[in-house]
Amino acid sequence: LDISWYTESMREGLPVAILDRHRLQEQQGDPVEAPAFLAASYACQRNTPQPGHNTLLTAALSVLAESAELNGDEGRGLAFRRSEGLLRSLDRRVQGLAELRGLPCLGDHSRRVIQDLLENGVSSEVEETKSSPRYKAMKLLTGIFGVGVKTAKRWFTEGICSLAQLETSGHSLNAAQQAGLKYYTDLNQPVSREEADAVSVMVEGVVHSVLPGARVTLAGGFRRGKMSGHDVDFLITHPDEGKEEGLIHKIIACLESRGLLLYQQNTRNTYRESAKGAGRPSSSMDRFERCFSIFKLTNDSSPEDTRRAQQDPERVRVEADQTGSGGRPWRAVRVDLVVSPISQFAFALLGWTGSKLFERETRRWAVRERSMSLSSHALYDRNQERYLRASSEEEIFAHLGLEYVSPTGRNA
Ligand code: DCT
Ligand code: MG
Repeated sequence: LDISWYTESMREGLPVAILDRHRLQEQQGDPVEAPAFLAASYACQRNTPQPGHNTLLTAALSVLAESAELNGDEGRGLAFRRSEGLLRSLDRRVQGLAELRGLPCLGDHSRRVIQDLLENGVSSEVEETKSSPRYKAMKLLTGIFGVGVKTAKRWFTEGICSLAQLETSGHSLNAAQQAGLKYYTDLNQPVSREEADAVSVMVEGVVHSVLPGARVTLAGGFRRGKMSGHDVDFLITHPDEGKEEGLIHKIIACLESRGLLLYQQNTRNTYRESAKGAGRPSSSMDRFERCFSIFKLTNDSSPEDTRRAQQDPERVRVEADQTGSGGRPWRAVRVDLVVSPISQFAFALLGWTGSKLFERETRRWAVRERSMSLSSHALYDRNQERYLRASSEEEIFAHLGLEYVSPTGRNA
């Protein structure tokens, strides 16, 4: 097993089992049998393209991860997500279970499921999960914008399994949930790349009209090269620090005046750098000026049409008001707008590009391997007791001692 070509950071993350076996065999003068695959332990050390070469396996593990998450069992969910991420990173199709010997992230449970899939083409556990009333109801209820696992669980316990039952249950829904129910079908239809591009043109037009010189960057799954997503994520900044303050309100006012918003909920920036270092990483996502919204996207809005409409907002407003059901000329799309000061932009971009697992693994690597804490705002070195600045994602990877992974390789 020649691991000399493995970069420093990847060798560091190689599972101990592989390295030990390698050293032992070398000492004993044994011929070393080459493993079918090599993979580093942390997802942030690997290149993970979309969709990968093992979609039968990754789709199945994703169902089990989702089912665990919907049960509120985060640990189990994470274990399946790690297995899924590892398999997506492999550079060819897995033929048999033996090829996976020594690889990290694959627990006994995942291996049993993989074996089932490789031998029978299906996994009975995955099929049972998919058809279980609980999984189906929880998926349906959490598919309502504004409904999390806890709320869905409570409703399910009360016997609510369908949207009709929810509507007649007498539960009072908050504004987000009401919008979620109203636009349920639209919001559960994946957003295409073309629709994301059309939304980009809308957002850029509005942002530039309220703050010339501001920069709009498409983040989330679309930046990772995905062809569809559940929403469209944007990161907005301005090269002059401070100019971005309060920007979210101006953007919202402009979108509303053009009749482009069906729903919005915004939060202000509450991030303050503390002398003790970056805040709890998992809570860092929601401290920027941010707007969770639902856009009204006209049906035939190709990016080109949208660009033309930008120059004639009145036309869009009139068209958007024709809300005839069924053949209505628009559809609802979830859009997240996040505003970052330029000094935090690289961290925000890394955080908002995802995937969720990739982010989680980068933070885990930072703490465990480098004694640093990473958030979407900053990177803090606990040994040096100081913040490490960065103006690009490349610099952040370098601070962390990680080889740079491009956005399209972050689909763990
Ligand atoms: N994110 C994160 N942790 C969270 C939520 C989000 O790190 N709890 C980051 C990772 C991805 C990015 O924010 C955008 O989030 P989503 O839109 O939920 O993810 P996505 O990868 O864009 O997925 P989709 O294509 O379905 O929108
Ligand atoms: Mg997204």
